[in-house]
This record gives sequence, C-alpha cells and structure tokens, in this order.
Amino acid sequence: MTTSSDGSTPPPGQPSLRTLPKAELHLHIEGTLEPELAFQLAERNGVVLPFADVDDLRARYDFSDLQSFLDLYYSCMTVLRSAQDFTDLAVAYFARAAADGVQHVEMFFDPQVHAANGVDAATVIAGLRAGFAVAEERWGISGGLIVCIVRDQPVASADALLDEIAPLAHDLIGIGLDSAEVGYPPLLFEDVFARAAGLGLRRVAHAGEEAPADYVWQALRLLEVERVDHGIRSIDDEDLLAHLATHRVPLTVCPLSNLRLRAVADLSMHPLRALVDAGVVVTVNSDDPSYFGGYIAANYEAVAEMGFDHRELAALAENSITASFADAARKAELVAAVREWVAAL
Ligand code: ES4
Ligand code: ZN
Repeated sequence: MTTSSDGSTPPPGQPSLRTLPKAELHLHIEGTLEPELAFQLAERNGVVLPFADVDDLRARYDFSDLQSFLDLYYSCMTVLRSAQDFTDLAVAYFARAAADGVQHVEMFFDPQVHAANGVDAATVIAGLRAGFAVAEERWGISGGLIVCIVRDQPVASADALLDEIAPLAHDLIGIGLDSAEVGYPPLLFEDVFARAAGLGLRRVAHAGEEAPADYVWQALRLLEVERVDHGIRSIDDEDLLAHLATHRVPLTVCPLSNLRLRAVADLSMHPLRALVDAGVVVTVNSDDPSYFGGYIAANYEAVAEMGFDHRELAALAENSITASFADAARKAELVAAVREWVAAL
C-alpha cells in the first residue's frame, strides 16, 4: 500500500481523503480524549489518574475486546468535571475533524458516567454546546448532541436520566444506546426509548457490534431506531440485510474500532464491502478516535485499503450526509460539496 494510515498522503494524482466533505455520525466525545489533555485536565481538577504518565497511558491502548476498552475509557473520563473541560475537549476534537473534512457532527455523550463523577447532565450539555458554537463559527461545522444510555447500568438509571434531561430535550437531537453490549439487549430499553421519542428525540442504538444480528432486529422493532450504530453482525442474517437495504436504515460503521476491539481479525475480513454489496446504506465513522489509532480520515483510508476507490468513498461520504439528521437545506449543500469533489477527480 502506498497510502498512509492517517489520510495525509494520497496516492499519486488523487486528492487526500481529508478534503472529501463528510459527516461524522458515530463519535463518542469522551473517546476523543487524548492522553495529553487527560493529564492536563487531571492536574486542573486535582484528579489522580491511575497511570504514571502519557506514555504509560498510551501503552495501555492494547485492547482484547469491547469491555477491555471500556474499562480504560471510563477510568479516563474521571478527569472531566466542569463545563469548560467539555468545551475544551470538544474544540480539540472539532479542530481535528475540520482538518479531516468533517462538516457535520452528531456527537454521543454518556451522562450516567459523568453523574458518577459528580457532574450533572446540564453541565455536560452546556459545555458541549459551547464547543459546537466555536465549531460553527471557526469551521462552519453543523450538528448536535445525541445523549447515550449506558446499557450496563440499571434501567432505572436510564429512566432517571430521562427525568433529568426532559427540560433540556430541545438542546439535543436524539438518544442512543452504548457500552457493554452482550447480555444487555435492546429490549430492556423499550420503554425508555418510547419515552425519549415522546420528548421529540430521534432514536439510534449500538447493536450488532459484538452481539448477534438479533440485537439489531430488537433495536429496529422494539426501539424503532432510525440508524444502527456498528450493526456489522447484520452480515450473518440475510433477511436482516434485505430489511436494512429495503428500508434504507443506515449503519454507522467504524472500521478502526472494529479492528482495535477485535470485532474483526484484520481489515481484509471486515464485512463493509459485503454490506455495501447487499445494498445497505453504510457510513464510515471514527467511534473513539483517540483510543483506536485514527480520526475519520484514517477510517476512510482503512476503507480505501479494503479496495474502495475514490468514487466509492465519495458515495460513502454522501451516505453520511443523507443518513444525518441535518435539515434538508444543509443536506443539499453538503451533497453538492461531495459531488464537486467527485467532479474534480
Ligand atoms: C463505545 Cl466502541 C463502543 N461501543 C459501545 N459503547 C461505547 N462507548 C464508547 N465507545
Ligand atoms: Zn460507539
């Protein structure tokens, strides 16, 4: 391969995938916390991290599965305490996203974890919204927030979170479902998601990341999600593939995440090509880019390594825009930008 994994060195005669306009639809803001910022915030807030230094922390980025990652991710989240911390985190992410051609971001966050650290949802939301204001002004980035239910905490905790955010629902785009998947099926959250819909929230859920295709069916039928996060195990169920394709339910796929969490053995085994061939609306995203070895352009590069050419990658970027919750005018503007990029190839 002549391409670099950070998206910075295009093949001869081809533009960098960083210049391809795109939307990021599967991004945990807490998963953008770089070790350097983690130690700065720890110092600012008087939090003692259980790692010697930045190098020691980075050396632990060797995961065997989703749970091994989540343990480290939740441990690092203890440094986030004030609205300013969340703004600083978000602005650092947006600077990288802007450099990667991201024009629209739908951002996940985990208030139940922050609550355990003594931070209420209103503080997190205010801090992240201030970050979006900077992103809009500095880089013309649009988007919004998707509040995630941490599925390995009790359902009563998710209910309490909905009570807390109900007055703030107008500041959110949607609700999602994340964290440890196996053993915590979507069906547990049917009532929570129905309530969220009543608050005007759009619905998405992580499903079929490590757990089987049945979890994807549950997310569709019981939670009535409009997009499925990951969803790669759908590849094991032909009827599900046909359903996703027919109803144009997008998947937010995260190739480097799947590789680092060993959901796939290597990129050549990744089901992304087969999903596209089955007619599924696939998008490419970065998930927790600080932990998984690359931001979104590096994920597009990984897909290029799977054999997708620039026109096919642009089609995936166009999917990211049509699959977003942006309004029709913004979608039209961004689709036009993708088509201009293709026309210049
Ligand atoms: C996550 Cl990769 C992944 N899967 C499930 N939940 C998550 N929360 C943050 N990253
Ligand atoms: Zn995720």
